[in-house]
Amino acid sequence: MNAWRPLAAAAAVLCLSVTPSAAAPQFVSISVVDLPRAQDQWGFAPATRRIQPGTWVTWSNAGQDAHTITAVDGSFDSGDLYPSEGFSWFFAEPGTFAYDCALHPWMTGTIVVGSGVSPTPTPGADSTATTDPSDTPDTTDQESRSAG
Ligand SMILES: [Cu+2]
Repeated sequence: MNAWRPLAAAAAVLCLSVTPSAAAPQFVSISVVDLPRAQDQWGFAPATRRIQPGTWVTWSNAGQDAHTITAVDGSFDSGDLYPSEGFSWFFAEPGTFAYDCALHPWMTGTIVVGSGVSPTPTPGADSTATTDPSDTPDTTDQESRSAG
């Protein structure tokens, strides 16, 4: 009947291993894809990327044609980005930033900068919260003996 206890211990370790977001910048990458897709399927992967404020986003042209990373509001513009070239932009403030490729306007993407990503557990996401309150640290003896 104690079989669930190791699982609870493992879950506790997993919870502790979640690192709180620090002030250090984050880095994410997005690929620009074209061939061998049909031209109307060219685009950005992922097309929508949700990030935290204080994140560097790097677009890499993984295709075989030139593209641009051009903000719809004009806040950033990579200029022509040739195959294997990259472009990075730092997103400091929350907001939604739509962009496209000036050469192929059907290539569109969105960066969603939100503060919603935090160590705060999402309600319902942690199914181990129903831990028996009678749980006591009575495994110390077992652990010390298992070293043999
Ligand atoms: Cu393009």
